[in-house]
Amino acid sequence: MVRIRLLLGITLLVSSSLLLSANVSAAAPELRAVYAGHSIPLLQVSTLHCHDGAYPIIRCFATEAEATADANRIIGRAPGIGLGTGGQASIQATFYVTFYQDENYGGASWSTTGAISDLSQIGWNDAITSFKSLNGGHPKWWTDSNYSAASAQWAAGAWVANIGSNWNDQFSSVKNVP
Ligand SMILES: [Ca+2]
Repeated sequence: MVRIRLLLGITLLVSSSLLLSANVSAAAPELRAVYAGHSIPLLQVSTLHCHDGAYPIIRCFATEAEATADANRIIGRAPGIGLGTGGQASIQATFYVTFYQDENYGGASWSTTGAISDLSQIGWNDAITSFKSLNGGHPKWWTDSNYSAASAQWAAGAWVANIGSNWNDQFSSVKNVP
């Protein structure tokens, strides 16, 4: 009984400090990137294949296939697989987009579950050239951080192999806007 109370106390403590930090500042929790079992500088993630399914830990890999497999393991649903029945019911996060450095889904990639108010934080500012909307997601893109300046949105679920010269290497923030 003592142990249960102790655990409960710790849980409440952790919960209230999480709530507190959420209230104190709108800033995101401190992001940390991991590649091959080691921490890497955050800006290096834009040279790898990463996902934020373990947010605020960014998990990075040498290939997109490895990133997808890891995301599947962590979140119970892989990017690009769609809404299946295999997902863990307790996990709410769903990937809504994978974006790429180059056209035709080439180069470094990033799969995300959340809104990204400033792509420069992860080295992805003015770099995106193609993307795949996942799980019925509907990413909306802005040319400045904090969802400002010009915006672009394609159809829900769209895969766009080249976003075109008007938008190429210009996006600075992205959010799922169904
Ligand atoms: Ca690019």
